[in-house]
Amino acid sequence: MEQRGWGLPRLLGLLALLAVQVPRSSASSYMGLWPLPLSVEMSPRLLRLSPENFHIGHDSSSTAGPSCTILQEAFRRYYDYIFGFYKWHRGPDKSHAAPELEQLLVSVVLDSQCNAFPNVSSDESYSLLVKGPVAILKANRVWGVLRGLETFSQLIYQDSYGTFTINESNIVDSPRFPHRGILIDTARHYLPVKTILKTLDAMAFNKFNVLHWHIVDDQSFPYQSIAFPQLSNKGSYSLSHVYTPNDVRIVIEYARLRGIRVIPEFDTPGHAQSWGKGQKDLLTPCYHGHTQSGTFGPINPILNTTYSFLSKFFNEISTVFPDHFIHLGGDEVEFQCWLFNIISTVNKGSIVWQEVFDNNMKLQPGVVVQVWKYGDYAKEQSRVTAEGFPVLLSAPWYLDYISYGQDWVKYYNVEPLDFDGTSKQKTLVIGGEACLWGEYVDATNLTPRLWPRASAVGERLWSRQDVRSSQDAYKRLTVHRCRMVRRGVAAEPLFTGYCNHEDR
Ligand code: CP6
Repeated sequence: MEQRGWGLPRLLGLLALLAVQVPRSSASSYMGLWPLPLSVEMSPRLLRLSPENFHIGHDSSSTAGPSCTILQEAFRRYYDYIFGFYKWHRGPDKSHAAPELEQLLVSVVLDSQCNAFPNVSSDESYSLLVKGPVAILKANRVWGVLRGLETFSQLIYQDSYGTFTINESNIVDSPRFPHRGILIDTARHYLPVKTILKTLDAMAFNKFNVLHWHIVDDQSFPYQSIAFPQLSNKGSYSLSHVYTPNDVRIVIEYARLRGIRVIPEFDTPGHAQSWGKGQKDLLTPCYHGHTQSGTFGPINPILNTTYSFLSKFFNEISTVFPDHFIHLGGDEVEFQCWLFNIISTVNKGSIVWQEVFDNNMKLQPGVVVQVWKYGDYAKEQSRVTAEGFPVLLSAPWYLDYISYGQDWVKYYNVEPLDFDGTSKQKTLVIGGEACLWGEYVDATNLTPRLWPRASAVGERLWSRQDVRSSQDAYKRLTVHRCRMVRRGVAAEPLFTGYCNHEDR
């Protein structure tokens, strides 16, 4: 990240931080920063903000301006998160003693990418200098601005008089891993579009940047295909349990405005029972002796029609979903007769579940292997990266699996690079995903099951490797969870206690 103007002061600040042992962790515990930024310098000097005066806008040096929808909408959103959910009561005059913070000015340094979609190499770094009367948020791209606005909003709290307050601070931040995902499953249970949008909101609060949309599976096919409408006409739970092309566009744009990629998974050749209802002869018929039993196996590899169907279908998917990656599934199936080269015709990258690698399928270089089997996942990471393939880690992060107590600590303690391998192998770990499989999850319980347990994964994938104290994490996450609740996300409690905003 280019930060020429600030390099020296920041360096001096960092030295001061190391030298005097400013209680960074206790200051940040207090603030509830989540995930913890790369570097936080916090001064005891306080500034107050007033909802009537405070303004978020573009710095004159910025390459982006009012025509940038991503930023305009983000400014409005974050103003509301900061002030909108609190009671505005003016404190006594005493609280007016603190100098005021009047503005947050946002400066995008390089070409803003305002109209682009985020991708795996999008620059999410930013720096934030909070000093009266004007705070500066600087980033190379709009993606960094989005992350910086979230951090800025997390710095503001109401003091005991109700005054909006922020400490003078200097924050420099960028993610540890570029792929930080949440898997949702809309096939075992249909999830209404508004539930998906709410999940995207919560993802942004936790700096997640990938929605892995496991959209269809054995049980139902809710994706409404343009070329093959019978797939959802016959394969969805009902004609109202469907994602229309417009629904899909809404999800993708809502995600883009939050710097979140949408990667669809169309799991083949197994997990495809629902496909067979609307596409004749696609599945392999099972036999009892010489007669068909009426049940079906995976997608039938011996018919030419299978390949022409899949190629046309994935061609559609590659235009409907703008992300460079499509998830092809490939889990839990017999492999011997399958070749995974369908995707090479549509000019996209692909992600596959680990079995595709385990079964020695010929993979194109760059195919991402998602490790999901819990037993010895570190060994699997070693094997996959030794062959030069990028890896996504999910095995320790199955959030649909619940148990009594604080299981978030277990997710938090995972170290994604804790496997045998060279440093070159380690660079192949592009991130991970918290998975919420849908067998026992629908719109009624999705949110409290995901949050704040997924937040633990969010910090593991964003923050420095040495941010590991679960005691410090507990304090910050408690505050962060109350903030999510205040913002309308029904995140479950970590343990006993209360939230400040809960007035009776
Ligand atoms: N659905 C699909 C699932 C799972 C997978 N694929 C799954 C199986 C076992 C566990 C977790 C998830 N429910 N389509 C495997 C990736 Cl423990």
